[in-house]
Amino acid sequence: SREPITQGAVLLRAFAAGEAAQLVRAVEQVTAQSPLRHMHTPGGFRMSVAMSNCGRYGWVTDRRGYRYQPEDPLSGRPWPEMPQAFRELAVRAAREAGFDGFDPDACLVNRYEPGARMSLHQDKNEQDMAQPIVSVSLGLPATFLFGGMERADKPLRMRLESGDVVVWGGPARLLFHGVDTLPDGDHPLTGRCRYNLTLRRAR
Ligand code: MD5
Ligand code: FE
Repeated sequence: SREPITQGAVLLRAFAAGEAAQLVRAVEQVTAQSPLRHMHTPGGFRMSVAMSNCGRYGWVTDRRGYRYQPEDPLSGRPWPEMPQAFRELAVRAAREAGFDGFDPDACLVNRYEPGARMSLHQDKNEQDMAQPIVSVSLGLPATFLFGGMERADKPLRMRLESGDVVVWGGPARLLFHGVDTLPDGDHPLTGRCRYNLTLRRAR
């Protein structure tokens, strides 16, 4: 199904449900090469979400700031190649939401274990805000929070389940958003975790 969430954002429920197991295997291949790690914010806080990347660029944060870079800082080597299955899913989902010709060059892999959360933020490190972000949820369900253009705007809550895909574009591209503390659970594909893939055009 195709549900508008707010202007510019489209929820494609279960869009990736049929290929979720294959996607989780591809995540495991990516993270075998560039391991999931808890990065630190520029302010020095350790993130509860563990992250890795694939594609030409990867999103990183450390004392020096937030940025995209072509090398994994753990190895100094390029990030793993973006699996075809990620790219093709993102291009199809973007097209379904009205964004023809989406060409992602970065995929951030987030792993939430029970207790992990992501506080309200905007995604502002990409060069072209006219390009959407495609988000794919795998494994345990989470409560996604999406707010307004100001951090203080009270966020709406939305449950995202394994296989759900959201395309964030247009006026929704710069909304404040986050993920509520992940409750414990056990999912047949991932065990005790949720993965979220975000496919992006970084540069
Ligand atoms: C997640 N990840 O579930 C979310 C899904 C991140 C992040 O927020 O930055 O890794 S991405 C949801 C998103 C992306 C871009 C814009 C908006 C939401 N939005 O305007 O609400 O791990
Ligand atoms: Fe975000």
